[in-house]
Formats: sequence, C-alpha cells, structure tokens
Amino acid sequence: MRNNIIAIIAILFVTVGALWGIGNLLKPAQQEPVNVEGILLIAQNGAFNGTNPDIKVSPNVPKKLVVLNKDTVTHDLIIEDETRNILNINTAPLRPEQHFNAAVLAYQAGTYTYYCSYHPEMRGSIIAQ
Ligand SMILES: [Cu+2]
Repeated sequence: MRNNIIAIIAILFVTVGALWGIGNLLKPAQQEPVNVEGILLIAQNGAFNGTNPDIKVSPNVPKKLVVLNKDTVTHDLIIEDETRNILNINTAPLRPEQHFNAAVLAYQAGTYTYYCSYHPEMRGSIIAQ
C-alpha cells in the first residue's frame, strides 16, 4: 500500500513536470520590444515637414525612414549619391496618401541631399557624422 502511494506520487511528479515542460515549449518565446529610431517625412504644401529638415545620422547606423504624401499632388523622395557613400533611395511617385518605407544608411561621414524630383525646392540634407 505504502509503495503504491509513493509510486502514484512519483508518477504525478513526472506527469506534472512533463506537462510543464511541454507548456514551456508551446509558449512563444518572449521577444524584447525593439525600439527603432525613425524619421517621418511628410510631403505637404511643397515641403517635407514644412521645413525640409536636416536628417542627422551616424555612419553605418540605419535609421528607419517613412515618407508620407499628405498633399494633393504627387511627390517622391530621392537620395542619389554617385559616390555610393549612402544607400540610394527612390520612393517612386507617391500619390496623395501613399507612403514608402525605407532606411537612411550612410556608409561614410558626409553631407548628402534628399529631394523630390517633382519639386526642386523640396530638398534637404542628410548629415552623417
Ligand atoms: Cu514634391
């Protein structure tokens, strides 16, 4: 009788342990939230964010870039550097309410230009230092 009770308790421990182990396996791994520092450029009224702001980055540290057209006309955003010291970007034409996800990634320190090919006055600098 006593041996039976010990055996039952032992089986219970094994069963609970196995279920606990399976539960841990089934539970999706906890993921740490990732903070992506980013830039939102809104094309509106013939400018990006009203002021065509300078974008500051560190070399070889990508920064998320979202370009959103909140205007009534088509815009785009181009980064085109012949030295290829920065990742070149061409959003293609963005019609009203369209957006484009990209990353600003400078490989070398320097000052680069972003612009809208439709509106030459929509132009700003990317400063990598
Ligand atoms: Cu434009």
